[in-house]
Amino acid sequence: VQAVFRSNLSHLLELMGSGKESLIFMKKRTRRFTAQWTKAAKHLAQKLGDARRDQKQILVHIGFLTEESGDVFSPRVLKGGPLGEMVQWADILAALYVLGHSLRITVSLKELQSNLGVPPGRGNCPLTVPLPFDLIYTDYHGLQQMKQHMGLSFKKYRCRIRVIDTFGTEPAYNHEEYATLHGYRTNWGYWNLNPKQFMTMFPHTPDNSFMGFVSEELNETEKQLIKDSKASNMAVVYGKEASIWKLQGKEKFLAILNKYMEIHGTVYYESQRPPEVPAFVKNHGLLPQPEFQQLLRKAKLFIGFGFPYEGPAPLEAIANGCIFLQSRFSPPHSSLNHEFFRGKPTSREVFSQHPYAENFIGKPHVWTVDYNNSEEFEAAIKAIMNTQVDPYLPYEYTCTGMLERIHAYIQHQDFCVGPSPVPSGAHTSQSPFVLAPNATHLEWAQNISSVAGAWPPTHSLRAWLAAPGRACTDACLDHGLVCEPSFFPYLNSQDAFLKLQVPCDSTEWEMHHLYPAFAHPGQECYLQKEPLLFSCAGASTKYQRLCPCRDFLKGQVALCQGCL
Ligand code: U2F
Repeated sequence: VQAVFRSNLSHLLELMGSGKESLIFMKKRTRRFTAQWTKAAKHLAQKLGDARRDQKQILVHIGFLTEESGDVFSPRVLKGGPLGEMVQWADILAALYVLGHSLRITVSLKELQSNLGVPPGRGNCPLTVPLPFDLIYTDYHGLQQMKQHMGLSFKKYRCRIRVIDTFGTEPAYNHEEYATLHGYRTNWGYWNLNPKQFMTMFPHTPDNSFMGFVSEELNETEKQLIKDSKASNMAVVYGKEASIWKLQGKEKFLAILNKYMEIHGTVYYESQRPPEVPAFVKNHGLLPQPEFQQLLRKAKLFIGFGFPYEGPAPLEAIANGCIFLQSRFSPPHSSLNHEFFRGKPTSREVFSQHPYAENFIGKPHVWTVDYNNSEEFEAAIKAIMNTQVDPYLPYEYTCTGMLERIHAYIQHQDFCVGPSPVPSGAHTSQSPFVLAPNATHLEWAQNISSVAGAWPPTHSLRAWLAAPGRACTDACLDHGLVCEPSFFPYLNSQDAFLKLQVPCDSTEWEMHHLYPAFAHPGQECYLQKEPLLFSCAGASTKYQRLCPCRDFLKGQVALCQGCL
């Protein structure tokens, strides 16, 4: 069956069910974005022409909303608990639906079991039951439930699962044996999935797929209207929970901010004003999402105190013409030194409250400063008050951008076929590489037809030998490119080292998340023995890593040029 774009979302709203606060929040959001989704569907339909798209049977099992996993969020929806995840799930459902796929949505274990065709209590059934879905979107909680209740089918069909994973899972933490041996411990388990099956809220690491969410798009008239009605002295503080106001040292920078601006908050409270919030702050309490957007439209500044990390609100603020001011973290926060990240399956270092805002958007929309340095902080406030900005939303966070990305994933990502075969050219003397003059840069110049069907297409591969201590994520960015883990197999050969003129004294195959790499003392070249461990993330001063990079579309880092 061909997938046909949909523009009427009322059937989706029915599919989403009712009752829970979280579902009510999500449905309101979906309703509000209907016009934007419809427009996006038209755009993408035009762009794709009459390219054939198969309709997929998709199960969406939102594990964290099930009572069996404690449904930790529903009771907190009205209290300022993380709405970020609900924003994302609402948008994923809308995107899949608008793309024309057939959807089932489950938010309880019972519904999950009946949809999987597994009778209750038959979780350990030795037989594999045919799975009626091409794709399953779930989260870590849902993954655990499926493992418990699918019996042997879980192993057989896990390649069809996609895990929505806010902060990401690095390959070293995903591989059970390796993680256990080398102390990559996590609270979330080791699943031996293809790391691209984990889908993140921001493009944290190219080892995972970037899923994202959407934010409101404004037309030119609305943009102008917002610019004209901005109060240049109005600031809104990021965060809905009172605890963020307990941050140490905030008195100093709050006093400075208060000298120049009227400070507004959206901190949840029950009957009286939260004692953590100083009297000079105008607190609105937790607002319904549309009212929060209205507040952002009037404000000049959206200011972060260091928490929450990497949520949707700063993008909404910037989309509504605010400047986002946030603190730099020095040293950076990570699972090694900060409670919030502890036990999460990543060692990524977070250099500010919202690294995406800092690195992908930046000035004039985003200012990242040292809050302990009063002069720097005060200078930023003054400069911001005098800076004019247009509302801005990165393309990848528009409905069209998200639709395009999910479409590409559904068409091209297939983790059930095993790693793509390495073209024979990589091992022969037929020279699949072209050497750049400085001999540190390899260009893939082989006819793409030799790896037909590879995605992203191999012609976008550019290989670099990273400096010692440099991760492939950074090495690629240094060249205006992004690391592409699915290209690692093409570099994992003696021939690749040869072409890079790396003087290998010897070559060994080992299991290591930094390989392929060149080790200096000993001039040894190491190749990767375990394809699941190919990793863009990670560095050691001992190694110069061999890095597969690719180009990307402006504003859509998940896709290369010619990737659609
Ligand atoms: C993040 O979760 P949060 O829910 O704290 O993320 P935010 O960026 O604060 O915003 C989520 C939504 O809440 C909305 C706002 C955002 O779309 O429009 N909102 C609202 O409806 N009313 C208000 O008064 C204020 C905001 C992140 F997403 C999670 O992954 C993290 O776990 C969490 C903790 O760091 O932060």
